[in-house]
Order: sequence, then C-alpha cells, then structure tokens
Amino acid sequence: MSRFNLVVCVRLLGFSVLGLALTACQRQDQTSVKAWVAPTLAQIQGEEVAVLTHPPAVPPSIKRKHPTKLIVNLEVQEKVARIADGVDYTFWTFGGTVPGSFIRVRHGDLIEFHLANHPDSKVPHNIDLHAVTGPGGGAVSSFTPPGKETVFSFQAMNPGLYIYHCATAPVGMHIANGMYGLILVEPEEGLPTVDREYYVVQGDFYTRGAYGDPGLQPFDMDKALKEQPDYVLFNGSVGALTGDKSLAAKKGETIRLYVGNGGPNLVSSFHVIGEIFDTVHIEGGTALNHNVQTTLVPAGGAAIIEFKVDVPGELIIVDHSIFRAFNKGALGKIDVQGSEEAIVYSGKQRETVYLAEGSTSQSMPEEEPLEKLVLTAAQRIEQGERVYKSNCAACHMPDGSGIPNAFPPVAASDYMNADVKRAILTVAKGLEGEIQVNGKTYNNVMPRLNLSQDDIASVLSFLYSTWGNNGTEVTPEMVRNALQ
Ligand code: HEC
Ligand SMILES: [Cu+2]
Repeated sequence: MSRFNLVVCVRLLGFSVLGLALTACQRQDQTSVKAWVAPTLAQIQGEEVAVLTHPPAVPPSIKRKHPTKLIVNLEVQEKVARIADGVDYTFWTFGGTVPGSFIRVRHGDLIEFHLANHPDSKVPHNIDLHAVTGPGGGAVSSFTPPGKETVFSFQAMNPGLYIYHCATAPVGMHIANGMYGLILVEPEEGLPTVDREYYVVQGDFYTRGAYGDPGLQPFDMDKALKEQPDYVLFNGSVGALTGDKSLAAKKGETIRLYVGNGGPNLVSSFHVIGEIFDTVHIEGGTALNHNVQTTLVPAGGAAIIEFKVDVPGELIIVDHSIFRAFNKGALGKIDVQGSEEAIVYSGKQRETVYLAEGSTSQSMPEEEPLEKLVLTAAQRIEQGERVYKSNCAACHMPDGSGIPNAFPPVAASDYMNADVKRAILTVAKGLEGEIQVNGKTYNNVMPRLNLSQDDIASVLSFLYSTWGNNGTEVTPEMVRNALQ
C-alpha cells in the first residue's frame, strides 16, 4: 500500500463506519497491485513440459519472454524411507521426496496439471496448490485413487512462491506424512540472477515412539491432534541438510533460498545462524523486507530469502524455536568455502557447538492417574460420540457413511456387527489389508490412534448404538479382555 493510500485509509477509519472504511482500504490496495492483465488463450504460445527437481535443487530460471501451455507431470508415491538414523517412516510424497518436486512456472502460463497416483498406493490423494485461483486450489478436480491419473488446468494469475499440499481426508494426516512442496510463479520480468538457489521446506512429524526410537515408526494421530511433534525437520529427515548433504556455497556468492513450511501444525521462525538476510520476499509475496534476522514462515506459507555469503565457514539453518533445532531435527548447514575474511569476521571457529543434543533428558515424572469414573451406558455413548467426532469422523465421515474405495462405513456395518472383539482390536491397534464391508472390498490403512481403553469402549458403544448397528454395549472390561 502506498503512503498516499495509507493516509486515505487512516482518514476513512477516523471519520466513517469501520467496516466500510476497511473495505475501501482493501479495494484501493488491490487495484494498485492488479495492473496486470492475464494473457488470453490466443496470447499463450506453444507447449512445454515443466522441469521438476527434487529438494534441495531448484529448476533453472525461466528465460521465456511469453506465456506458454506448461505441462506438469507429478506422481504420488507412498514409500518407506529414513527419517533419522535407525528410524524409518512411511512417507506419502509428491514425486518420491519430502518436500515434493519443485515446480517453476511463469506468471500468466496456462498449466495443464497431471496428477498420477502410483498403483502401489494404499489411499487416494489430490493436490491443493496455493497458486491456483479456483475451488480447493485444484483439490476438487484432482482426487486420484491408486493407479489413476487426473488432469486439470489453471492459469498462474499471481506471481509469488506458494505451497502445494494434499487435501484428501484426513487432510492433517496426509500433510503430516509429507505431502507438500513449493510452486514458484516467476514474475514476467524474472527474478534477479543469483549464484545459487536452494529448496528448503520445514515440516513437523508425529511418530508412535519418541525422537530416535528405532524401527519403522507409524504416524501418531493423537500427538498430531495435540500438536506435539517428535520431529521438526527440514526436507523430511534428520540430517537432510548436514554433513555431505550441507548446502554448498563459495565466499562472495549470492544465495536464494526458497523456503516453505508444510506444517501440518507448527509455524517456523526461520533463521540462519551467522547470516543476515539481505532481502526477504515476505510470505513469498511481492513485498520486500531488508536486513532481516528471522523471518516467520506460517504453516502453509513460504518466503524467498536472499543473502550474500561474505565469510567462509558453516552457517546453520534453524527454526529459532530452538528446542526444535537441537532436539527435534530442525537443523541444516550451508558450507561456505573460501579464504578468511578477517575484516568481516575474525573469531576462532568451533565445530562442535551445534551438535544435536537428543531429546532423552526431557522427560518429566508422570502424573498420578485421576480416580477412574464409572460411566452409565448412556454416559458412555455420549462420551463415545465426542471421541468419534474428534478421532474418526475425518475418515469415516460425520454420518458414518465412509468414502467409497477408501474408508469403509461404520454405519450399518456388517463387519462390525459380526464380531465385537474384532472391532475392538481394529480401533485399538489399527487395521490394514483387505476386508469386506457390506459387500464392498477395502484394502487400505487405518492408523493406530492411541486411545485409552475407556475411549475405545465409549466410541464403539456409540457406534453400535446408532446408525443401524446392532446395539452391543462395549465396556472397558471387554476392551481389556480383548487386548489380553
Ligand atoms: C485415517 C483414517 C481413519 C481414521 C482416523 C479411523 N479409521 Fe477406521 N478405518 C479406516 C480404514 C482405511 C479402514 C479399513 C482398513 C482396511 O482396509 O484394512 C478402517 C476400518 C474400520 C473398522 C472396520 C470396518 C468397518 O467399517 O466396520 C472400524 C470398526 C473402524 N475403522 C472404526 C474406527 C473408529 C471407531 C475410529 C475412531 C476411533 C476410526 N475407525 C478411525 C480409516 C480410519
Ligand atoms: Cu494425500
């Protein structure tokens, strides 16, 4: 907003109804940005296939001087990969990596987006690109079951750096499993030339075990709901940007970082220890800020960060919510090579200062358990309804009807009604593999949810008492017996 607009807005705020004034201010601001006119179909020349890159690489800058039809081919892959030394996780990815492939387009391009879901996938996925003007950012048109491909198209109407992510229910779980990446809509005139460009995205991860617990760690819905991640990571694993994977630079070079935050929950206080950002494209948009120490990158947001590296040594990339950096993995490095630059910095260097400390020292004594309340059948059903709404409705739907080919119904479910013990074990331990519910086949994954035995009894009592199920009352004793 120009200074002139600001004055007008302040005046308006002083003299007229607040709501009207705000509308006027916003309008004025928008018109000052929207001088750009979208190219018509006739002005869109030729056709190209977009170059996509895996992190931390960024596709080459766009030299084209005209808008084109740009074909983007992105494949969803569900795969087990290392999240930390000795620890694996089943990531859901766009293009096989976390974050997903980097997409680079030019302002005004017409993008034909092909989203494929690998035949080995267990669940359907879609994509919501924040660079899209249209329903769900593309999510509505791109719901893609395993072994299918969907195609939709959009015009890149606004320049900037944007997050894309999966938006299939349960959305939080798909994002928590790594389904996000960045799409850059380059301004028509391009960005100033720099020596190096890198792609870094933060994400928070929720595992059954604590930080560092070995083995294949399943997703933990309970911790995700409480926003208590075990891992906070740059580029999907502890050490993705350290050691021989540190980002490289030479003294005197200019660096541009495309930084995103996939969340699902945390906001990042993005900081590089030992560097000041010369320029930040705030929130990935058009406004520039200079001489910045730490820039906030919201969940589902981004920033373009530029700086010149003036001295050799290691620069440390962190989320300055600092326990995340030293105890949960949010730490990367830029290794700057070159001769000493004593005028700028002449101190003695130590390499051991920033070793991760691990998180074992943080546990607190457990609280005394509260006296157990004994619930009546009616109270249990009431409690079960609450448990259902917050833990199950995202997948099985608020009315229990499920989603075809993905989530079976828990309303009038012959599978549930045939066997209570099996239903208890499903809710207690999760379920995968092929099952039949009401004559339809499902082959999918229900995660273990870490519910208490009381909550399992309540939610099942609720389900059995409603939506055409057979009325079985499930008590905590039945749950305890089933789990023995
Ligand atoms: C992340 C999605 C998800 C959540 C959350 C979830 N489920 Fe499931 N559930 C599934 C899937 C997928 C299956 C089928 C698994 C398979 O194909 O083997 C399933 C199967 C079931 C079944 C057996 C099949 C049927 O429909 O009768 C029951 C019962 C069930 N879930 C209950 C629950 C309850 C109760 C909760 C909440 C406490 C819950 N689920 C939360 C995805 C989910
Ligand atoms: Cu997904």
